[in-house]
Amino acid sequence: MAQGFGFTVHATDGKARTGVIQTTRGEIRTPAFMPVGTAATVKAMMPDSVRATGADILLGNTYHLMLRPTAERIARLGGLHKFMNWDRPILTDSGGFQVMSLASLRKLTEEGVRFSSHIDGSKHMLTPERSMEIQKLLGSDIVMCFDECPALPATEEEVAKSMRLSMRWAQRSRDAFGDRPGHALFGIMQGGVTRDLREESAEALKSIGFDGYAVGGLAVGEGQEAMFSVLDYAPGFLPEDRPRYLMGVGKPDDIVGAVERGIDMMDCVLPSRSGRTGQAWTRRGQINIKNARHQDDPRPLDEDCTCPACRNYSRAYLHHVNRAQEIIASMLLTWHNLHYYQELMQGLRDAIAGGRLAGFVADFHAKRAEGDI
Ligand code: PRF
Ligand code: ZN
Repeated sequence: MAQGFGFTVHATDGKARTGVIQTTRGEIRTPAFMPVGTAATVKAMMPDSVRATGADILLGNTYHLMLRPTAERIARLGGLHKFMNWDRPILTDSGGFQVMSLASLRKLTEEGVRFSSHIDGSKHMLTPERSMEIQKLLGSDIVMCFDECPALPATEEEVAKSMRLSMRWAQRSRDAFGDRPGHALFGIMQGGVTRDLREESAEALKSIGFDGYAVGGLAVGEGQEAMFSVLDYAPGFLPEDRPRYLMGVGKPDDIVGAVERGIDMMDCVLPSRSGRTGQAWTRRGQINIKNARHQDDPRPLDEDCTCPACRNYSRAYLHHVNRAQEIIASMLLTWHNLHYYQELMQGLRDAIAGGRLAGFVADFHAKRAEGDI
């Protein structure tokens, strides 16, 4: 384990765990949800507000920041924490996944991936070594290995070939990262929906040795049922005493199912992105504030929610500012959604600590089924 980095499990309930990740920039309570701050901002939120929702850690992106404003510029300005005014932990994704979903003219080789920027068409190359260098320049607390995530459906042969490439890149990432006290490096398991490939990937990562382990390659079009069937066994292939991070997940019911299966960390753009398009997540399900049925409604989004949007504003107001495309519409709905996600995480942590996760999960599903929103 890297110096200054630790993980303590305080309680378990079935396969679920609750505990704390210790970093030099503070503790991360697990299971943890990480809001996404792609371009050195959680869109529509001030950092203090993100913290007020209960977030202990943010996710940043190598791909976006290397293109704009560049990692070298952020390093000259004192690193990503200072640049964006967030002094708590930051985890950075390594870039490969975003290259595959956003960049054009991609060329994948053993060396790495060459691509054109989605911003200005400029040409760039990402390799395991360059990704480690960029994440170091950013000053990331938790660095992710450079990997490749194949889009599903893919043939088993394609998934196997891609996973083995990612494992060679994981070794190169480990070698390039070296030993950096206070900074952790996480490996990323691939292998699609094939049990043997997941096991092979986990064995490869464990023999290299990482501070934490991610489950990559899920939530890429396989559906919740297939994702859960992989999560029924994949976390069990990873060391019990290290954090397990499910990348890019998910909707509230995905999160609950992942935590039940032994996942400790997650990230997703959903609460922030959908806040900007008028979608609110509540205990009773989803609300589209654009809908005309809200235009005269004096009630808050969620009667039980203590966020500023619910304490101070009616659905009618939120509907109005959304229709009028006012900036405060994005601010309030993003705040509400992040608050709801963090409250869900706190509920999960408390339920695991109290040995009553099954009851919590049953109640979670029952409230959503009641609907009436
Ligand atoms: N690898 C990396 N980042 C990711 C993923 C992955 O497989 C996913 C898959 N859901 C999201 N983000 N490096
Ligand atoms: Zn609210």
